[in-house]
Amino acid sequence: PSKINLKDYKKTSFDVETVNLDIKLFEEYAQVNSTLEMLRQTEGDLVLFGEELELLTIQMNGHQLDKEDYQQEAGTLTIANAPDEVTLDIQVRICPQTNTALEGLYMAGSGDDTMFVTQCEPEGFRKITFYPDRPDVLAIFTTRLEADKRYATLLANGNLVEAGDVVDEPNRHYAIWHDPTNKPSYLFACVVADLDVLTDSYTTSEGREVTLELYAKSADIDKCDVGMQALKDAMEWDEVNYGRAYDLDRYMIVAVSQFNMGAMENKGLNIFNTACVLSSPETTTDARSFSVKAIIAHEYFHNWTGNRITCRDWFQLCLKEGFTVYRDQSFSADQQSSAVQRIDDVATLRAHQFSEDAGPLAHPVRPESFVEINNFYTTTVYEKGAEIVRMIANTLGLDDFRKGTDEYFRRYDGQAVTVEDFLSALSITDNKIENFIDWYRQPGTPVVSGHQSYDSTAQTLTITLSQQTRHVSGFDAPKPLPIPVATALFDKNSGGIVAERMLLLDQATQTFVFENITSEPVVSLLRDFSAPVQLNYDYQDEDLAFLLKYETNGFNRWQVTQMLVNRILLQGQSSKSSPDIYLQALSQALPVLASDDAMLAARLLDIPSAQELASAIQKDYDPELVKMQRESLYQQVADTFKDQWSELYKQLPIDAYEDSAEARGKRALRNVILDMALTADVNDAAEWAEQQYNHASCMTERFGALKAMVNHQVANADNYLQDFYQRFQADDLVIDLWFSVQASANNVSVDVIESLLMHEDFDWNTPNRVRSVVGAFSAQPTVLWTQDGLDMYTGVIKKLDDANPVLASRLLQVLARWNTLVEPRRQMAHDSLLDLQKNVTSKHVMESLDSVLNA
Ligand code: HT7
Ligand code: ZN
Repeated sequence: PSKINLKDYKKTSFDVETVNLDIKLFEEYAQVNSTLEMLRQTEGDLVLFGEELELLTIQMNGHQLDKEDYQQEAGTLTIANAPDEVTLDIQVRICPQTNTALEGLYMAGSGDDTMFVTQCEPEGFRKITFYPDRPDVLAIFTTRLEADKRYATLLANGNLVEAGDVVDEPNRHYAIWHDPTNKPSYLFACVVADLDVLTDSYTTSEGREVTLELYAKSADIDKCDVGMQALKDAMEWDEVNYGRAYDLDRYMIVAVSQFNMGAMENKGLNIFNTACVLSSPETTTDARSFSVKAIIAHEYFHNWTGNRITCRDWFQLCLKEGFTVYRDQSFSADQQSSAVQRIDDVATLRAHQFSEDAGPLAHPVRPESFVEINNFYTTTVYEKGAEIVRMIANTLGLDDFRKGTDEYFRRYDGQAVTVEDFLSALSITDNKIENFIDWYRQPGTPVVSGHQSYDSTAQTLTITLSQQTRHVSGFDAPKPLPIPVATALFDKNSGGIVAERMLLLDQATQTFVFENITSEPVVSLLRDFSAPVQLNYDYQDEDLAFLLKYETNGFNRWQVTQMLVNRILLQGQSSKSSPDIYLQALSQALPVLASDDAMLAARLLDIPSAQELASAIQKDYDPELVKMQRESLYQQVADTFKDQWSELYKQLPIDAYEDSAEARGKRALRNVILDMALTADVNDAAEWAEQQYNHASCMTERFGALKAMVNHQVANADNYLQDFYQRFQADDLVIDLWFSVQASANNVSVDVIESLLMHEDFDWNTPNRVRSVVGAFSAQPTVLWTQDGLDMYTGVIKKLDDANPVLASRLLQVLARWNTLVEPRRQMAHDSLLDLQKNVTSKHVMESLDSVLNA
């Protein structure tokens, strides 16, 4: 398969003005008739994309085209010498019933419980009909859907124009939808199903009364209230914070159980993975419920950042995703402690994006070439993309950032644009912002190193910072980037802040001088994680312990504990820090925090994940050793506070369920303490777990107890696993939890995974279920990187390669860091990957595998 390059971008020869789609669904296939009104905009052939379509007929301006009138090859249909104004009538047949890739139009569910849904981003529309399926072709869509009446719900983008019975076919009905907004084909959607609906309304700041509809299976309709409330909160938030109001009279969300990713922002008709929209206290953990709200907000925010202003080409994916993730993170930070939000976002970035940037899949936030764009829905594009927008927002300050975004919406509404356009709008108050373009072009995580020197005579503190980014092969030598380093100086005696500044490091090495500093301070750098970099400052452990005590902002305190932990755990470092200072600092911080901000206290007890620790290791990574070191430090923490767990646990009794930040914090901390108590072998801790399970007021408590019992292999764990299964057998999302708790158990083995894959409830066609077992297992490096683990894991990839290549390729990307492993694991992994290469055919998996093997 060939590479597509950003530098080769060319406009299409023809634009589409209007599209009329007529989709008729039958038992075994679907018939799709389309009429495209097209106008020439530049010289050249008329090119349509089409995959897995059976072409029945094609007419141009009323004349039937014969095979010699067009050329069909490798996913394209080309008409040479077309006139400047063209009406194309195309009839194709497709088979949604056998579409396991979940792209285009597919049937979800099984037996009597089926529905038809679409997923068109990035290139699924070409599996529905022939079309210039690119994001820079914007058109007005009218869609007629026709199906058997047992599919009572017929939905498409826009407004419902007409609905009724099909003449002479008493069992069939139809609906016609018209979307008045110009949109690219990737935002097309339709749903043909039998669903219940939760209805509400929202009046926009412009006075538009919007009908809000959330569609789900009847058994799930009582789990839609959280999502509906989140939608209304997001609509209001976007008006207040960005001046953006919704623009149609109807906003629909549909919950689908078989879905490749989280959710999709189709214009006016979002389609959601059930896991990302359904929520109830009895069945959904707090963490999941919180992410439901964030994802609802994310997809809603796309209406402006993605839909009204879209991407010129798929290289610009970060234009919509980076900005929208930044917007959803800001929304979530307003719904809970902003420190905890930042902690969670940074922890995700460090565990996943830093590791991507450090390995063979490293790519710029705006890639320059790809074979399969589905492989670039990555944490680099999304999360690092969001960090760039955050750096710009912080550099500009709230007011100027808002002026910049207002300008962006004013200038580019209704257009398909580039990252350069985005930066140019944001630069209206400060043209230095355009320098951030290098962040989009350069892969690799910059390392910022630094030290300080204090001159007591001059009363100056000089901080020297330098930056270095690894040279990723295939890219230009790295340049210095503009790195905002939020800095505060703390007085060693009082613990108070004596100076605070945002330093802009934009050269290889720079010095920053602070005047009138009367004694040598402790410096706090990169506060609130002001840039996505690794920090290597010349700290003494005592400085970090000091900062843990005096830092004012919760995020910074957490960052300091993470630095201390990293120093203790980092492999290969000759003079490892002793855990004493860390444990002492924790013992000072914990009691206060537990009563003030329980969620933050829970996060302070975090030890970086094995993936995050592994991402810092370039050579001879030994999963057993890292696991052992993590566990031994965890054990030390648990033992140090052994006498306090009981008291702390009792201070957090099970209350009636409440969905407030405070209540969620208490539940999170209770689960952490329960696990600590079991680790420290506190008397009765197993009983607390059983009590918590039996008297749980919600899933966070019940699942927290179950997870702790399973991980610590308490005597009754199997009985509770069985009880959990029986209680929730009918609820797929809870059964996903049941699978995942076993697949991610401390003592999991390949045999356990294999028996889960054989379980009667396991389903290869439901990505949520596959992820609940295989995805959970992939976070277990000590078992994954064994011969049996690799055989099993690569076997899964082989199996999915043809059926669902998007999912297969994402699972494969977990193996990217094989080259850092210690022998013999490294060789074993290399052999497994070479063997896999002989057995896969999808361009998705082949492209990922090529990169992974070129490590
Ligand atoms: N824009 C969407 C990304 C996406 C996707 C979603 C569901 C299924 C397949 C998909 N391919 C790409 C989701 C988002 O980022 O908002
Ligand atoms: Zn998105």
